Amino acid sequence: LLTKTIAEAKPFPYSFLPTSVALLMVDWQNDFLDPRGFGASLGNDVTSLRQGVQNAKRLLELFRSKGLTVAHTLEAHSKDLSDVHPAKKRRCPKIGEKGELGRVLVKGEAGNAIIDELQPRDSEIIIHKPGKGAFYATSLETQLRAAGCTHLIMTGVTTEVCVQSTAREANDRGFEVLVVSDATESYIPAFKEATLAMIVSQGGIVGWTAETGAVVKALA
Ligand code: TIU
Repeated sequence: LLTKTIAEAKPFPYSFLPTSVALLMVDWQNDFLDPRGFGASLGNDVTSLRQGVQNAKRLLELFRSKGLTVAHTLEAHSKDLSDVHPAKKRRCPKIGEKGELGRVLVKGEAGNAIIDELQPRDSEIIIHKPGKGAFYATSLETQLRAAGCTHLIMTGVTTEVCVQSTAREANDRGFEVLVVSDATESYIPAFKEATLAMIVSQGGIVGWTAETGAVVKALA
């Protein structure tokens, strides 16, 4: 397979080999998108998060149709909560408590599952993570390297929390990171825009951004 280039990417064109890229789907979970989940319990209006779902689905289907690497992450704690730092629990006391969709942010509960539209396949990389960044205390880096990935195209929620933390962790590990601007969403629109602007500022200090259509065009 030949090099592909997303010509419209900011701050300049983004080139990758299809064999060395992964689509990273960050935390598309009921806990963040469902009005009965964790995000809503923090006082957020969750409706804005649905705007990116169709674009994320389009990319997921495209990567699958081409046989490219796909990885999904979930913010998910063990049933005994042994992987919740006391500092996290102090500021998010609902973690582990019984909510309308089961125990909040606990692996295996209905609220913790990925939304129906973006369900992972068994053959894809699936990472349960205790932090906001997907590289902290997980095997994500090992699994991506084993799959030969050097480039990450990211979708997910929320832009300024788990997507941004993960993008920065990936960048520091030497991955070439592109965040798909209309396949990531935040509860706070101004924070989404600020995050995307920060990533590409200073010559791409953290990475690139591009719209779904530009990614699709490059891969088609
Ligand atoms: N609260 C919020 O915006 N996000 C999170 O707590 N986790 C993720 O972003 N996945």
